[in-house]
Amino acid sequence: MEEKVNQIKEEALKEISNAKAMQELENARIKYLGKKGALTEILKMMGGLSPEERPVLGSIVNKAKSELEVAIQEKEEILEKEELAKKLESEKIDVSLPASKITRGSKHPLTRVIEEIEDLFVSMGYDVVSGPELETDEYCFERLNLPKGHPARDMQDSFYISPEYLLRAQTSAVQARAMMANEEKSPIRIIVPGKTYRREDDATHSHQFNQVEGLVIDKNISFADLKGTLEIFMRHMLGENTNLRFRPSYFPFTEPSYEVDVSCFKCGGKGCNLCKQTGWIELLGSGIVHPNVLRMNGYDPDIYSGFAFGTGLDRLAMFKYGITDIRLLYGNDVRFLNQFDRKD
Ligand code: FA5
Repeated sequence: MEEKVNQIKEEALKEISNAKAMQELENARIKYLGKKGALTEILKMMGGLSPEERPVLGSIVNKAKSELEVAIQEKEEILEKEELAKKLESEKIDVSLPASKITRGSKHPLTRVIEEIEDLFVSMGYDVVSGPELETDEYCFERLNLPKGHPARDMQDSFYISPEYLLRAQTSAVQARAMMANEEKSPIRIIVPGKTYRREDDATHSHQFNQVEGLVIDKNISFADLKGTLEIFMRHMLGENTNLRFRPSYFPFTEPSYEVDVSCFKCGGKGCNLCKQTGWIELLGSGIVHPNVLRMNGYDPDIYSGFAFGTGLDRLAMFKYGITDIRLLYGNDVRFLNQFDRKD
C-alpha cells in the first residue's frame, strides 16, 4: 500500500511540475486530492485494513497529501508570476506617458448668477431665504392681493396639482411667507432665488425657470430706495454703464408698479439685434408693496412701507453670457456647460 501511495505521489508531483497553466494545476489537484481523487480513494479503502495497519497508512497518505499541497501552492505562485509577466509583456505600458486627464465639472451658468446675486445682496445686509416649490394658492396668489378669479392670474398660466396646490408661478409667494413668519412684524430685507413654473415653452420662455425676488419692508421705504437698489443690482451684474428705465406697469401686489428695462449692454443703447433696435431690454417687475398685501400679512401700512422686485434669472444669465436659447440652460449638454469652465 505504501508503495502505491508513493507511486501516486510521484505521478502527481510530475503533473504538478509540468503544469503550464492554472487550469492544468487545478485539474491535477482534483485528480489526486479531490473528493474522488486518487489519494482520497486510498483513504476510503482503509476500512478493509486491520486496526494496527490503519493509522500507519493514514499517516502515510496524509504526509503525501501535505507534500502535494505544498507543491501545488509553490507551483501556483510560479504560474501567477509567469502570467503577470506575460500580461505586462503584451500590454507594454509606457509609464512615461502622461496620465489620462480627469474631466472636472464646472458650475452651471445659473449657479454662477445666483451666487453672484447672493454675494451682492448679503453684502448689503439682506438675508437669502427660500420657500416651497409646491405652493398653495393662498401664498402664491391670495395673500398677494390676487383673489380667486382675479383676471391678472391669467398672466401666469400655472401648473395646478389640485385646486389648492400648484407649482409656484412666481417667487413672490415667499413675500407673503416671510411676512407671515415674522411674528414681531419687524423690518424685512430678503432675496429669494428659486425655481418657478409656468405653462410656457419657446426660445425665451421655459416651463421651469428661475427667479430672484427681493423684498424690503421698513419704515419710510420709498421709490428712491427701490431705484437705488436696482441700479446697484443691475450695474453689478451687467456693467457700470448700465442705465435703467422704469415703465409704469401693473402687478396686483405692488402699487405703483414698474417694469424695469436695462440699457442694452451689447450696443450701449444705440439699437441692435439683441434689443430689437430699441436700445432697451426688459428685465424685471417691481413696485411699492401694496397696502393690502402688508395688511393681509400682518403689517400695518400706516407704519410700514416696502418695495419688491422679481427678475428672471435665466434671462439675466442669457444676457450676461450671450446665450441665445433658454433651453440650452436645461439641456445638460456638457459641450455647452464646458464653456463656463473658469477657475472660480
Ligand atoms: C412676476 O413674476 C412678478 N412676480 C415680478 C414682481 C415681483 C413684480 C415683485 C413686482 C414685485 P413676471 O411675470 O413679469 O413678473 O416675471 C418676472 C420675470 O420672470 C420676467 O421678466 C422674466 O425675466 C421671467 N420669466 C417669466 N416667465 C418666464 C418663463 N416662462 N421663462 C423664463 N423666464 C420667465
